[in-house]
Amino acid sequence: MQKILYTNARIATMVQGDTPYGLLDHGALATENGKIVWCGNRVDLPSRISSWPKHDLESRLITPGLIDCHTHVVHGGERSKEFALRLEGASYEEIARAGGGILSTLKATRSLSEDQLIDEALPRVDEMIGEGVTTLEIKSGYGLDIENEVKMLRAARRIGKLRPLRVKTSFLGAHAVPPEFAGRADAYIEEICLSALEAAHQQGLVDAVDGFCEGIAFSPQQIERVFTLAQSLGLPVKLHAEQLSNLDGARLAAKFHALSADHLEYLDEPGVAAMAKAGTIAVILPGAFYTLGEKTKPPVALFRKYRIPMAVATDCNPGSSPLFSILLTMNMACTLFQLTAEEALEGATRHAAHALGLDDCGTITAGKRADLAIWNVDHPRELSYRIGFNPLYSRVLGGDI
Ligand code: DI6
Ligand code: FE
Repeated sequence: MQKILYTNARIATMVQGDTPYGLLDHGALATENGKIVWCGNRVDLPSRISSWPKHDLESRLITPGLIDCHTHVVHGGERSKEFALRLEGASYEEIARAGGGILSTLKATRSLSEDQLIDEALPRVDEMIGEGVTTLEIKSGYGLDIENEVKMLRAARRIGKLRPLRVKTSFLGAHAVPPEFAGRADAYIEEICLSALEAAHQQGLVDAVDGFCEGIAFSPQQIERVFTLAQSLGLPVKLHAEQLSNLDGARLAAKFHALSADHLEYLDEPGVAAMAKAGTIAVILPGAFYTLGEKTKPPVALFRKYRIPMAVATDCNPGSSPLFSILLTMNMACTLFQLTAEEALEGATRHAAHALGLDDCGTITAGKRADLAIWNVDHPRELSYRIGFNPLYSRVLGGDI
């Protein structure tokens, strides 16, 4: 396969070390067979590589391809009516309890075929790709019966074949109690959710298992049933935890050595400590915080104190975060939660990879996949700085430009 030598580049390797962003001002980067084979200062380029076909980047910036590690981008319909209701004062929880919220997207999602779901999702996904996203996590959770959960996951996986994009799927059967089980959450978990997980796993459609631990969704005990099955199937878990209240979800996630706990606005210090001990990554989702007019911020200072890596993601969904832009998300993480611009870029690269259990992407290092984003900017902090401006020049996936 193709050998390429990128020259005249600034490179934010995102490798942890003495230099912020792992930045190389006069860098070169070589890819072969879909992998990065060399990256360093131009002057150190080995002679065996220096004759390879060159791509002069004219001082542009290379970063790892961006990773959006928490999305619900596959779904039917839209919820602008709820947007209007919230502007009139209704809360997200009130709308959910009145049968709107996730359940309204459930109806729309069930009514679409797999092909139709894909058709609705592709324009959203294309926006993401256009901002340099090379790996995208997609959750189920709007089907909430066996057939429709499997349908969502299949649609998600097919998107990864229809587009130059790496897709990772999370089973989110424990997202809401469907109307046919209203008031019988335990029965839904036992009779549907566990079987749906087994069926989806049997078809090879599940990379991780997620849940929504919240008053309007499932209790820690109910989530534990799902996680126990996930564990026995050898699947890693992650959890929507402490988004609207503190049910000790992060501690449950840590008990199962979760890849990540996500949202975390209401997390307390014991929960943070448990996550640190388990190596669970904090995924912060400023889009939902912003959309819901939340006032309580995730405990970023505690994440730093306990050295918990923070990933940053869109949470792209039709209700609480109709947000498609990973760049805007990085800006929001800085402006709303006071992340540094470096932390925001780490959150959408290195830490996002780990939140998905991936070791082969997220930094620019020899041996990793050649998943790259090339930008018309001088400094990596610019990626978090502007609002509504996309400086992407080019994107590389598995070595292909
Ligand atoms: N938390 C979220 O932010 C999304 N799911 C969840 O558990 C919201 C889903 C929705 O409102 O449709
Ligand atoms: Fe979510």
